Formats: sequence, structure tokens, C-alpha cells
Amino acid sequence: MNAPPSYDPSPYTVAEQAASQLATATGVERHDLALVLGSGWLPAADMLGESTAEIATTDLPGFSAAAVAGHSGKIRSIRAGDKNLLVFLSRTHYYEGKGVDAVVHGVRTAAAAGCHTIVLTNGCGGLDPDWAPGTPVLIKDHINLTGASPLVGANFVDLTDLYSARLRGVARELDPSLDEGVYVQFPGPHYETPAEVRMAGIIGGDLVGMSTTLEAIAAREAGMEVLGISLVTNAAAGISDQPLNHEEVLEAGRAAATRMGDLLSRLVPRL
Ligand code: 8IG
Repeated sequence: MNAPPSYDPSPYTVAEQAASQLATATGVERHDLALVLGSGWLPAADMLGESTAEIATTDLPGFSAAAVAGHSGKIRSIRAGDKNLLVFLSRTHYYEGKGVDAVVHGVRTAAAAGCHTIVLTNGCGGLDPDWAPGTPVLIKDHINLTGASPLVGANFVDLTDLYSARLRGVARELDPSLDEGVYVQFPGPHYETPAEVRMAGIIGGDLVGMSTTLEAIAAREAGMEVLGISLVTNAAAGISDQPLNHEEVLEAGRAAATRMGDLLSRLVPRL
């Protein structure tokens, strides 16, 4: 008999292994709800509930080290009411060049860990000049300009209502002042030119960023219900006369942290 060909384990298999090790490391067999905290959202983690375990992503198979200042490569298990939350304090970005499987590995791990719902947050640029830095905006749809997909092969996943209208409704019941917008993911890591920001507006975008869309697609493939919330940390290039600067982005996040923590902690019990 010939030996069968040996293939690398699929990314779904690696996510199953990560979820299994996560259950052991946290002592929580199944998690209910996952949250991915983007730029400006990290301080909100402390307001979500009691942290029962914190582990380094690098202790689990399939994760790589965090690469951005202000992102820490940790996963927290938090008990909030009757729910077990799986909180990712960082994400892998597409611009790191580690491939799309690396970008969505946390999402697939969350799905394998039992999560039926995922809250994807990010920091981004806003096209509406009325959105002052520190304004949260619900993502109602996206435009993925990376040209990439986490899916391979004839896997025609339906993205109608990718960003759950039901969950957006729950969020707006809590905070009727929340606006909604279409999130446009550019590959990055450079910010857009003013002309690219104008293009984003012409094709239907309201928010520009470097994350979230590939994760949302992977979440939908896994059958999770997705809520996306952007924190507008800066006016997109050319919208105001201010230059863009990562330190200012982090500062806008720090300034908005209490509002974001309050929003998420009131939202979580209703999701
Ligand atoms: I925070 O203005 C943050 N992330 N692409 N453009 C893009 N990503 C961002 C921006 C922005 N602000």
C-alpha cells in the first residue's frame, strides 16, 4: 500500500485544536459570545465583566504575535451575567502579510469554541464630517477592497444581511443616537489618499479601515450572527484639514473608552 499523501491540517482543523486548548486553558468548556476589540476599544475590555482567565494567543495553535502598538496579543475569558465571553484584545491584520487564514483564525476559533454571535469592533476613519473623533457607528454593510476572501473553492456564502439587522436594532434600542454606515476595507497599511476617500464615498462607503470585512465573511461562513461597530477615531484623509497620525488615533480611543465600554457592557446581556 502506498502511504496516503499528507496535507497540512486545514485552517478549520487548526481552529478546532485552538478551541480545544482554549477550553482547557480557561476551564470554560463552551463560550457563548465573542468580541474582537480593535483600535481604541481595548480599555472597554475591563468594563465587560469579571475576567476569569487571560491567555496569550501565541500559546494556542495558529495564532501569530500581535504587531500593532496598542494591540495586545491576549484572549480573555469573561463571565458576564449568565454568559461566557471570549474577548480578543488584538487581531491579525491583512496588511501583516500572514495570509487570510491568519486574519480570520480568531473568528474560526471562536466559532469552534461555541460562540453563536460575534461583535467585531474597529477604529476607522469617517467620511461624515459630523462624526467627531470618538463617535461609534454601527456597520450596516461593507465593501471589501482587499480583493481577498477567507473562503476557498466553490463556497458561495450569502452575505445578504451579513451585519445582522436584528442585532443593530438591539444596539439602537439601547442607544438611539447610534448612526449606521457602510465600512470600506482597504488593504493598508498606509492610510488612504484624499482621492481614495472620495472614491469610497462615491461607491457607497461611510467608513474606511483596514480590518473586519474578512472576519465578518468567515463568521458568516461559520454560521455566526455578526454585529459590527466602528469607532470613528479620525476624519478620513481629506475630510478635514488635519493630517492622520496613529498616536492621535490611540488618543481618540482612550478618550472614548468609557463610552465604548458602557455601550458594550449594556449590549452584551441582550445579544
Ligand atoms: I484608527 O482613516 C483608523 N484606521 N484605512 N483609514 C484606514 N484605516 C484607519 C483609519 C483611516 N483610521
